[in-house]
Amino acid sequence: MHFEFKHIKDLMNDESVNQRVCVRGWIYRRSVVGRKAFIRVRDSTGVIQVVVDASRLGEELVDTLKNIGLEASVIACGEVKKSEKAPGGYEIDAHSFAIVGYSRDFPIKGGEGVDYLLDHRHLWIRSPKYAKIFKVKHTVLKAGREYFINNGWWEVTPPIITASACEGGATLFPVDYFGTRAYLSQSAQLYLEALVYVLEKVFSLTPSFRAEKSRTRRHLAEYWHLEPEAAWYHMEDMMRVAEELVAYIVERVLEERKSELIELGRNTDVLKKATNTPYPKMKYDEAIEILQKKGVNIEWGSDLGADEEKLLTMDLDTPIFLTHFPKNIKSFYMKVDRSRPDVVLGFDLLAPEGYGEIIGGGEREDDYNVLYSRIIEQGLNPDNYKWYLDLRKYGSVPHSGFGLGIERTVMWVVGLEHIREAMPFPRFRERVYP
Ligand code: NSS
Repeated sequence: MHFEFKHIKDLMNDESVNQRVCVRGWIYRRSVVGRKAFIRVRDSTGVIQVVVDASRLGEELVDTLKNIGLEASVIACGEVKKSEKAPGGYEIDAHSFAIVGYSRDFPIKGGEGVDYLLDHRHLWIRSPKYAKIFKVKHTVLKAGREYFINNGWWEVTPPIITASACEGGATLFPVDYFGTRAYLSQSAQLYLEALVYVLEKVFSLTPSFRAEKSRTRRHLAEYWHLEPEAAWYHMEDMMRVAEELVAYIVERVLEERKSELIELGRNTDVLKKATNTPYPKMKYDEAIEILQKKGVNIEWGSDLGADEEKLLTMDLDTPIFLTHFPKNIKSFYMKVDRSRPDVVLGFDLLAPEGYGEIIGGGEREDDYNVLYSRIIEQGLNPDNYKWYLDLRKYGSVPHSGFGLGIERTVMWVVGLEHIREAMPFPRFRERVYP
């Protein structure tokens, strides 16, 4: 008799009924009632119930299955049947059932606290919700790359080990580099700026590192960063790229991962609104006024945190740009607005529904003298930025770029409570194991 190996998702339909199939996977749930074992098997695509009847496969097997550990690996072959009682509506009536790898006393039984679960992250990720989240992340990564490649951008490979800060010294991770001090990259930006003189429109997708001191719902110590940079682009040109990119990512996810989103409880009708561009734009000044009207104790010149961004975006269903920030709260490289020198030509893109910042970017200061004094103003050592200043000495051009946080984006697209859920092995303060 011929049984064909199938993925579980492909069996959950009427056409599969009476087909002879094998599935392989891990035991997700099990129960034994009388002489029948009901084993729910999980693979990368879903969960199906397998019925093992002692009258066909023997008492001994059903006895073994009574005490079989969760997450034991198995291969089950049999006929697909429609079943009202089975979760998902279909089950496999087993003709054979083999245990491949035993699992004794699987440490996650349900009801454990987050820290315990994070200690067992290598096992916790087997929970079916993670297969769905990681598939959405796959599509976000793929769509991000695809957008740039389809629109004539060159993918480049900036270094991860660097000598100086892009985003301020407070969040640098030091590395012992052959006896001298180096750091893990916070952003590829400064190197991408050098590369626009070679390829004009470049992007990179790399890990970025931030030694964030506090444990928040949206900060990781290691995250994936998608960063474009282009010569001749002004701030407005780059904002158009940002909204097109985000709309494209959302469109691809809705097209390719709709069932995962729905199973994860995401309202896809709301998400669909983010495929309409342009996104609204608001100056920092106006954001401060709105916050003050909402009763927030905030002055012009203060940075916006997660709480403020939440207030600004809670009632929105489309992303929104914030622009023209005070220069003292932004990095040294941001171009000073010549018509209003207390602000810079920077922008953030905030995701709606309270999620907040997923993109930070802007136009870069391209004048040697202004950049030099900004470096001094921010208390940085110009010697560390000599090569970066050189870019303004030899054929400087207007240029702009931004960075999109992949996990922040996944968090919003999926509707996650916490950014760590978007990472298989999240890194944040006090956690580097497993
Ligand atoms: O600090 S950013 O706002 N901007 C930069 O790093 C620029 N140098 C990027 C550029 O112009 N090429 O970070 C960019 C994005 C930000 O909007 C978040 O989505 C994400 O990177 N980000 C983070 N995600 C997770 N965890 C942490 N700690 C984090 N920090 C930034």
